[in-house]
Amino acid sequence: MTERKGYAGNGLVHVKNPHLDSMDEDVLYHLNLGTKTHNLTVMFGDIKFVCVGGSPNRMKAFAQLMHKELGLEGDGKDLKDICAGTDRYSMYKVGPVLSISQHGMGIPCISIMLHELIKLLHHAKCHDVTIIRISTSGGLGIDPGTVVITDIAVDSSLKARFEQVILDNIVVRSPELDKDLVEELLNCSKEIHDFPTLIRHTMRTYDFYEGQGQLGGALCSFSNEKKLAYLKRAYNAGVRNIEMESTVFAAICGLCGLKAAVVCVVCVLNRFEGDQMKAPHEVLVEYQRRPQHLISLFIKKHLGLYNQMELLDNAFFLNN
Ligand code: R2B
Ligand code: URA
Repeated sequence: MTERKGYAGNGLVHVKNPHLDSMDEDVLYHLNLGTKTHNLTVMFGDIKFVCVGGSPNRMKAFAQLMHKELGLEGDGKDLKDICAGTDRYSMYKVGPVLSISQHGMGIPCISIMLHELIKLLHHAKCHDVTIIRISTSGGLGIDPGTVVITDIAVDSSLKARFEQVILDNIVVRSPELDKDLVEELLNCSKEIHDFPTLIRHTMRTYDFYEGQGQLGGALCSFSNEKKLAYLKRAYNAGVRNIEMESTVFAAICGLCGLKAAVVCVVCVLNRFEGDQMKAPHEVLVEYQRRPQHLISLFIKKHLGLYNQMELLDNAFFLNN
């Protein structure tokens, strides 16, 4: 069975669950929020951009960057973690921007968060929401520091699909991302001259070591030749980076009517040249800021807060 996405055309966030209407309260357990305990419309009704990323620290840093870039009052250092009542996820709201961590690595972590985040946006009556996942990734035939905007997310068999186990069935979902958004992000990247940005396929795996052809895990049953042959097949299929969440992110967001994109920086070396991450910490930190910087530019343009003079600031931001 294949599920297809369906935009209703009114810009609203769709939940496709007939049981929700009959619930007395919807408890968003992992976010420590609920429809009775919180006025979600007041708290979140103006959200237009959601940025999802791996680590709580990175998502706080993104929120602080947005605070500064949107010219909000104060230094943004004391931004409140809306999910502070739980140590599962961290969430920061800065004007119309929500920055949320996916808690851990891999499909289950991001999938739980997405279910609750999407219900939150639905209860809050948000509309025309754009959601972007930012992440690190391994590169295939491209240099570290390159930013990849995903056009198609594929699984480990190089197929554009996400297999969701529902009860004892496997349901195939389409991991489609928003084509216009992908192009728009690439156009934004052209105004930032300090790092290369490409649109290419992204491969999503179930784990970091055996699933990504890493020779350095606690278990490894394949040779270097087999690893390289697999990575070459992926490269020939158009894959340029590897991470662990893109297919489920694209599938769930697409089904719920959100405009979605995945923007990853290549952090490890080119995987054809090895597996180990050897770049100095400061270099990795700077790489991790690149997707944030691109998204911040995209958001500012949408809000009419960007002008050509800021090109100079961009260069300054990246060089400091
Ligand atoms: C990128 O980085 C993590 C693994 O190191 C994983 O969450 C991903 O997709
Ligand atoms: N994240 C991954 O999943 N793989 C890498 O190689 C780097 C980051």
